[in-house]
Amino acid sequence: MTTDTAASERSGSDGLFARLDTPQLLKVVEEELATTRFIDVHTHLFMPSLGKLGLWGIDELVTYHYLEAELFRSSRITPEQYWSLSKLEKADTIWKALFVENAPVSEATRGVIAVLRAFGLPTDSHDLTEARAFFAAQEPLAHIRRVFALAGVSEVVMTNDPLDPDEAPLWEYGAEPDSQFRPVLRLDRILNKWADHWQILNSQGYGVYADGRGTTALEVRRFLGEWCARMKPLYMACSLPDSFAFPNDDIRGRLLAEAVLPAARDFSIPLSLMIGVRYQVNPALRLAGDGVGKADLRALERLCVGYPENRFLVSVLSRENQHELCVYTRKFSNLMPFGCWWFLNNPSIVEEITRERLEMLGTSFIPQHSDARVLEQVIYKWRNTRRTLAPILAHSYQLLADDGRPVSRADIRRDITRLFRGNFESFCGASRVNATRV
Ligand code: FIX
Ligand code: ZN
Repeated sequence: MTTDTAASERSGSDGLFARLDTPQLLKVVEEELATTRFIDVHTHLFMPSLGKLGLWGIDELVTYHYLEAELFRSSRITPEQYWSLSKLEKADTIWKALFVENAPVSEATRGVIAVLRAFGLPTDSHDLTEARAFFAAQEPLAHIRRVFALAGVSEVVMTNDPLDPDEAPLWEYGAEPDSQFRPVLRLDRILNKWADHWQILNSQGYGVYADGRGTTALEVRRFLGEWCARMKPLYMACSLPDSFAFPNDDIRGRLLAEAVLPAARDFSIPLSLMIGVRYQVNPALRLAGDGVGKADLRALERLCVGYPENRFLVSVLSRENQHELCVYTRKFSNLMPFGCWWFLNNPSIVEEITRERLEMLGTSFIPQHSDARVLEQVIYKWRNTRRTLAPILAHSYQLLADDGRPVSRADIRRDITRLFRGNFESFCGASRVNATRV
């Protein structure tokens, strides 16, 4: 192929709409994935004005709870001994055990290597001295913009907890918004830990009770309304155990039906449910101590049937629940599946889930989110997603061509934009997504 045809192929208007031959498909899919800036619909990153809540840099990367879980398999240190170390000592311990004494072949350890290389740092050092010096020299705001550019994301969606003692006051004092960080109202403390948190609402003047009687639901709805007005979240969210059942007369079931779902309708925002966690199966590992369980997704069926005015952005943690979620998604247009969450975010499983979704849902789903807890993680998590999805998408287009309809670059660009931007924007209300861009 001469350079001219390549150029006209890439930029000429007729190139954009030209039917592609099989050998071109993978390259064009890779190029369109690389040049489309994604919306990262779920992360644990924080905008600059939320200060120290936002984690970044080598010591945070290396002490990510995914790596902490792997440390205890490759080292004699006990969790008690590990938790007594300083952040730097923890990072040194993990670096030695997982990156020096063993090959970093796991998805999470490879991720750290990919980040080091992205910044041109050595990936086989015996210690973290040079990496620490590099990150210490970064100007935080410029670093954030650079990281998002390297990751190919235009914005990330945060996880904001109105009952977090460190975070809530920052919002109440009017945290400065940032166009690359979008807020979400996270409700785990209200729906999963009501017994430990109802008094906080009570102390803020809300007429709520431990057993949920009387004005509790109405007052929780008022609380959510005030936070929606303050934070302008794109959606509300909650993770749920594998035992989640709905409808249910427990406090979670009642608050969901009488406060959360109505509040979501009041502000016309989706409710995100992340279902299937077995919380703290090993508490000694702290954040790394959660597990997974197969959930009974009939709870989701009843939510979609019972609340057609509500929209549900759903991710399920168990591999065994993926097919059911695809089938339910075919039944309910108020249901949008997103991401290969947490223990599923491994290329072999992402492949399986994404193929199944393309076959059953076409391009009407959100393939992935990063769940990044440390800023630079978006670099490798989105690089892995692009690397894993390119052959899967190219194969789908190959099958389509074999069946009689070759595609163009324009088709591929439209589909990729829908998968990684359009579906989320329209499900959250595109006007809301764009309007709240400052
Ligand atoms: O509930 C969630 O949002 C989960 O993603 C987290 O709790 C989990 O710890 C995590 O970091 C998964 O990647
Ligand atoms: Zn998360």
